Amino acid sequence: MAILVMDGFDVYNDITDLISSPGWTSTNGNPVQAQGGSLPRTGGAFGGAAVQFGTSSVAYPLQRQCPFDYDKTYVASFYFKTTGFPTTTYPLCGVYTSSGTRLFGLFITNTATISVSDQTSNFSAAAASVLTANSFYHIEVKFKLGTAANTGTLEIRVGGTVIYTLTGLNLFNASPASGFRIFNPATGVIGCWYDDLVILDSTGDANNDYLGGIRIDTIRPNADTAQANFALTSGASGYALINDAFGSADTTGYIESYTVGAKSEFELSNLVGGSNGIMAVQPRIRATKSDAGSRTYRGYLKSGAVAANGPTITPAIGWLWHTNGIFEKAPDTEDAWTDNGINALKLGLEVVS
Ligand SMILES: [Ca+2]
Ligand SMILES: [Ca+2]
Ligand SMILES: [Ca+2]
Repeated sequence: MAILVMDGFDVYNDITDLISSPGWTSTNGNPVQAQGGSLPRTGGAFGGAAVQFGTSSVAYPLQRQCPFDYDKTYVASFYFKTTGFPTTTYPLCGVYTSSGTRLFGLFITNTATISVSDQTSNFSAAAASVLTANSFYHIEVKFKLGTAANTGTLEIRVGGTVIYTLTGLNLFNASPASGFRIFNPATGVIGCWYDDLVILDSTGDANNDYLGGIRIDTIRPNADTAQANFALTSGASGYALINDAFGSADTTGYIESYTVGAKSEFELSNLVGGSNGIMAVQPRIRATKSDAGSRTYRGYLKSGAVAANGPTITPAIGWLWHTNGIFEKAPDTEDAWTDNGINALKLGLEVVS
């Protein structure tokens, strides 16, 4: 496993839905308090949905939980667009501990560049104006926190160009490093957008270093298969009950099962226009528990006759989007995904317990 987190933000209904989803939080733990954020269905880096912060002052940034080991190297990357620049330097993103201490942060300056802070020092911009308003930029942050003070390293790329290489940084802390935050750029800015967040570590034989610009596309169920154990709330087509338009949860038309071992598999829509390489596939399943008692399920991907299971999930009461595993290799070939492999892929659901 090298890719730890990937999120194109297509699936969520709104910021509350995002923050309620396992893996995301607002920094005060209260979804309602993440003021000023929205999830427009269009306007993302490649036209889909994205996180947008507006003009409201947002006191609570969004945090993607991701435990970071102090002795490992990571790359966090995302697309970012701002419609202007703040009157004073303001946070863009950063890595935080479980107690809310910022280990490092990137900041947007009033001169359209990026500055950096570790726990003790500020590093002013190495390169003049690397950002222009109203254009998406791919920002990559490669970091190793280090297991002692002043041993951390950080390299930052914008659009593939290195703008910072910093060593001897004070990124070590006694508390666990727990997550990656994105911020609203505050007053003086009309709005900003974040899309296609990817976090990876340096392990594994692929996806273990800079990937460059990444586009996270969503494909949807478009046909049933003969494997269809889940019950349908209506009609004869399971896929038609679960390919709802993105937005609020459809609480009346869905598939369900209470039978351990029950499985349903669905064909998925093909890639539109093909790809230049596929780094990973991540099933996303919106599920709820509808009765008392314990229940778990998992998603799986099926290539040919070979299935690869995602983690076992314990759904909560309430329709939430789960992340059902990240698959970097096709289950049948154990090689990198191909377009043909994606187009023939099936998504499965299984009641585990
Ligand atoms: Ca998107
Ligand atoms: Ca539905
Ligand atoms: Ca297909």
